[in-house]
Amino acid sequence: MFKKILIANRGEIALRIIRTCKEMGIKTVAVYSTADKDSLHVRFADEAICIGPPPSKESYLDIPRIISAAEITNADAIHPGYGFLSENSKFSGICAENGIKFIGATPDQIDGMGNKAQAKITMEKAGVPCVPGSKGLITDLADARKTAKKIGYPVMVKASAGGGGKGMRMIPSEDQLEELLDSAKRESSASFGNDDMYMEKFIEEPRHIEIQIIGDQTGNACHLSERDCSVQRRHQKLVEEVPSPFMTKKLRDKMGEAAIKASKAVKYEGAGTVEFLVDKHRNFFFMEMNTRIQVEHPVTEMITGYDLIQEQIRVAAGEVLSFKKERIRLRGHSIEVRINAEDPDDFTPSPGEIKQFHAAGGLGVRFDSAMYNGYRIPPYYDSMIGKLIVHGRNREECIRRLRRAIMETVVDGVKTTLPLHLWIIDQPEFQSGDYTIHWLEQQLEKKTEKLSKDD
Ligand code: MV4
Repeated sequence: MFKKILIANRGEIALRIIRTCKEMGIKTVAVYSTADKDSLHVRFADEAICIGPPPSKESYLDIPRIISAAEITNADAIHPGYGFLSENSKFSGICAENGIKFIGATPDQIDGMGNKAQAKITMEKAGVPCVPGSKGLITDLADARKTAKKIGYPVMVKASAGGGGKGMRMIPSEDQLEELLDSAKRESSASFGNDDMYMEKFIEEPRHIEIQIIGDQTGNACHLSERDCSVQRRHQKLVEEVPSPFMTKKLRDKMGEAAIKASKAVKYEGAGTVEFLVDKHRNFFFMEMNTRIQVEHPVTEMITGYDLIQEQIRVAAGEVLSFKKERIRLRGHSIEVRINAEDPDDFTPSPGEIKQFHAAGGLGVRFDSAMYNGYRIPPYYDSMIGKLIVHGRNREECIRRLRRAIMETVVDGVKTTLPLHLWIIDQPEFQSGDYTIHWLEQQLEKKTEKLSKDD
């Protein structure tokens, strides 16, 4: 087992990883930018190294500085958390070259999944259901026309280098094909320096349901059920839950099996997530595979009882999975809401000093955060300052508990998304579980219309 792990991240996830390391008897090294010198991850790690000024490029994304920090402190592994360098194939490779275990995917796996057109071909070959569309890349406008006609409008063009919705366009009919394809290509070039495109049938009103998987070096792989992440705005998830209100035992078995096929196809070791679109007939289609621990992993921990960070570390150290597929029991229901330091009306960032902070507690309540009274949220990074995760015996109890826990949480001095979460969970469509990936944005539009009418 590793003796010392460097955590190449900040905020709640850095703290989350430190907590598990402590329980495992592994020493920890925090790295931090000067903006984070008073952070809890710095306070709670055994050692802490300043790696540069506030901008991420000169600190949390600076590979040489992080490798140096690992060498100076004699760390034998690096946990990258999510975001930053967690899916950077160059970093994964450099860690390996320097004899430091990267707790995450290999460079080949990261590149293989990062190229979305390539990933889709890999998954199709492995027998994972994919959205009907072009075979690989679109070669030119004539090819795009022909493919779209064959699969039928509306279609979607997607940047092969993309993800998170960048360089993606829905094309309702042939007369808009050329214009929308061009704008998708321009956006992709600007964002990724590459304008390779592929095409798919547009799936109407789907849900975003992802499967958590974990594999070890001996080839064992199993899934840990789903997370429904359909409640999102501009590709930012706000609420995640398990079980999905749309799930059936049969669908879970089928999606779980497909996710295991996906992970075995790339010999995946460690924790990963296979994202699917699920249509109203419960057809499901591969979207993307994430080769990292995700923000929403705690809901899976709450219903399975497993510590996913511990499993990641164990598997990276060459140990076999601590559980067998047959032994996994799913208990009750869990929901997570992301607390962002943002204006809940227009989602503009709201950094600054937290004058008063009180975390919700009690039975079935978990608060993952690096906040404290007097903490100053720096303006340089992501606006997520905490996650409120609740567990209940069933969905109704879970929602009631979540409502209580939101009311109990105090974050004064900055604006947060907490009032929005209260509003979301009180909506009839949320309460009945009847929502798709477009639901929240539609509701927010209606809310703004109503407000301007009232003026
Ligand atoms: C789609 C789709 C509909 N049909 N593909 C958005 C991000 C990228 N990962 C894939 N995305 C989508 N792909 C087909 N063929 C709709 C989306 C989509 C979406 C997916 C998941 C969660 C939120 C979303 C919001 C808008 C569009």
